[in-house]
Amino acid sequence: MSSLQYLFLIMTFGLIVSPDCHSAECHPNVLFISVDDMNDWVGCLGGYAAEVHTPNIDKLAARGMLFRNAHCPAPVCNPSRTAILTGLRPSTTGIYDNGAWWRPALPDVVSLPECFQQGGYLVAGGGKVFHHTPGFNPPEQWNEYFLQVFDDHWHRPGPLDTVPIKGIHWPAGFPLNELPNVRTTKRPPANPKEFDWGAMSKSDREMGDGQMVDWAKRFLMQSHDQPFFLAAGIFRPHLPWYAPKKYFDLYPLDEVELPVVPENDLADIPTAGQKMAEYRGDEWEYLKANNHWRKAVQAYLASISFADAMVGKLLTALEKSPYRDNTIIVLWSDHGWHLGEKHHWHKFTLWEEATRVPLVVNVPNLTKAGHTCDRAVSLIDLYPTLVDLCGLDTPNNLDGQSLLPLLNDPQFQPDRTALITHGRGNHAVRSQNRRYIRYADNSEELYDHRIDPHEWTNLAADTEYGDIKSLLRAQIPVNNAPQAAGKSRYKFDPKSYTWRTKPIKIKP
Ligand SMILES: [Ca+2]
Repeated sequence: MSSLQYLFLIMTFGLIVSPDCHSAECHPNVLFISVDDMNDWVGCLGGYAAEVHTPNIDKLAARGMLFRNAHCPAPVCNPSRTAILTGLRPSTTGIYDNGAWWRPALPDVVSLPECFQQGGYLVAGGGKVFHHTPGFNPPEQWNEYFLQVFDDHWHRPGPLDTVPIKGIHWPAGFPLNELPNVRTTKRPPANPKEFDWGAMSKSDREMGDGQMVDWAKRFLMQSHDQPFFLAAGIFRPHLPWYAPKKYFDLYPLDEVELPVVPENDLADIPTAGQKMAEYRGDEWEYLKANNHWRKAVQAYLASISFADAMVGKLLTALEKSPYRDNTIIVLWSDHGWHLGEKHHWHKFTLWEEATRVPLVVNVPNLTKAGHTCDRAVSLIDLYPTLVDLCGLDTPNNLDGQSLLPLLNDPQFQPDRTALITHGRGNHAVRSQNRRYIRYADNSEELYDHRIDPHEWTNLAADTEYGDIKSLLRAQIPVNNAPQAAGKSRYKFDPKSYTWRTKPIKIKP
């Protein structure tokens, strides 16, 4: 942050932030909570047709600033998390999917945890913060990390748990041979290991998320002589939707509401959009045909409520800790989820269901209870926001803009927009009232949320909206970085946590 920016902050918000400041007020702790694949089916966001039980997130939102129009940078785990944690858009980095490793592509980028380390913070993380498969979470970023069992068959402990990182924890005695197998479907989808759900007889603490939360609670009970950045990555409601039975019991099957899906909803959408909808859309067709749709929706709701309970345990631990009055709390989800809307199942689209996420920011002595903000904001704004709030130096040319003006006055910046990218050259721009989509082939969609909150009517061809379209189109990046390399170019060695360039095969 420049001296001028410091001056602006002090004059505008009365914050006592200076580069030489060492008090807790200048360097508050940060509890950075993420949930995975949680869309806007959260009580305080009202995205679900019936009651959804998220008392803890609702309580947190009521105590601080709830952003009601927050969007992910990308509707896929790795590109979204990489963008949030580097502060750089997919179109800047070329990280568009789950196959590209960010570290070899961006060797000089300072990640958010590294930025906190450089600022003198103790930096700890657990669970899924970066993408969770091996090679996505370089250990040097953390002073301490809790590796988590992800409650599916896919992410068993492997060579990753031999990574030599100081203070690394592995949940001892976790009943690995009792990983759930309550498979409800027989036909294998694209990823059969995670396409499953069901109520479990486990307690909260026996779940992978419960173990991570227990570790984070222990961290909060300890005495730390530095300010800390604690990232707690909750894996639910990511598939497989396994949760203790009591969370399923919150949603009796005959009371579960299904999303309303107009038969012809894709008729006014360009081919590029229809292809996004179709990607793994056969899973939804399968669910409908086999009477599983309602059960799957129930399992998603149960997983949301389980994740909410994990959030509650973290907040209670903070409340009981010595850090309750000087800790910033941020809660976010990496992207949303379709449960049939637009004839789609999963994420991987540029529509509201896949991009709108919960975002709550609670800053001691700044945010006010009950405040909400309807400006369009992006999770890419979190990096510059935390840099501002914690008096850190900005290492990168960050793509986001700080949320600080909105935390102070939610009515500020009426023209703010959020950019969402899915694959190279496909973008959505969300403003307060509209969504504009432009695919790589220049085809378009436009929705007016004031009259069409479900995005059922594409207005892109309506000449009345020409000026609005131009304004939103101007927010789309001119340059789209080439796709960054992944497994085709690099071999990842989990023991040394390094990537080696594979030799290029020259055809004879
Ligand atoms: Ca995700």
